[in-house]
Amino acid sequence: MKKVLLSAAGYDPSGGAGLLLDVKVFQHFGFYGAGIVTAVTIQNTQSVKYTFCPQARILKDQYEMLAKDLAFSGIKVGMAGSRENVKIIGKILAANKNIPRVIDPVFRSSSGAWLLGKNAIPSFIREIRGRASVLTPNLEEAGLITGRKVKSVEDMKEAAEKIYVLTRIPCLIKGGHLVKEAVNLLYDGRRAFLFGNLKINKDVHGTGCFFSSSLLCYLALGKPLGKACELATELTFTAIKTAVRIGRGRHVISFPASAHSLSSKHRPGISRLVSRPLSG
Ligand code: PXL
Repeated sequence: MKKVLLSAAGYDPSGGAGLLLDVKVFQHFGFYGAGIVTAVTIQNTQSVKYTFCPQARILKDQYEMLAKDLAFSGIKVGMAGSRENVKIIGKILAANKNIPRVIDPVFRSSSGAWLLGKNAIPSFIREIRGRASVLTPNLEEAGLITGRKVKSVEDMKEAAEKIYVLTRIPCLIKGGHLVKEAVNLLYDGRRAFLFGNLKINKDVHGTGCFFSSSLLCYLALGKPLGKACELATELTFTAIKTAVRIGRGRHVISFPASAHSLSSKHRPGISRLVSRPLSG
């Protein structure tokens, strides 16, 4: 039977992030993509107007209806939306111990709108503890979890170790917003690894969602965590390079964003991506 991946995330009507993007990524990898909605955002490619979060029962019922019918090969969690939803998400993750689970801790949109209230972050950490294969915060989210600003690769290493202690989940910090370089750092509980090094100056919506959903796909294909992080970093790099404008606002990721489908003019730099252990 075709393998099914599940996303629990917010709905972005532009399709540039959240549930719609996740499902597009799952399909791109040959999986069947299913989704349960945590919240509805009212936005276009220019800005987020507001968000609406249904009662947690709506999330629970969507999950239970699907779970009694489908077998999932992996789960991705994006925007949780509310403290009540966070509890349901904790239960969903706990009920699916034997499959890859990626949590993208979405707290705020790039335009500054809060997608999970700041005061819900401690319960978010409690509910997910030990319940996923990998957590993928960006620099700001890593700072919100640890209570310390994350601005450099050294800060990322320290933060990833701290997040691992807090959550008991391997942590990949997305460094796309570092000033000079765009490196992702993985701490797997023992060692830290760096992936990527080129920064593309292009304003693209949904890169965090894209990275974490492609990471889930690589894990669901059986890749070990380090390799999956390296491949997802490469694919995200390609996706940013080929992102398009569909409206008046930010670029969005368009498919196919596969490295194989690109002409050589879109590919400079991919071979220069590095994945190396961090010393110290
Ligand atoms: O990129 C973060 C994000 C995730 N999920 C949804 C969003 C956004 C940013 O706007 O709207 C639904």
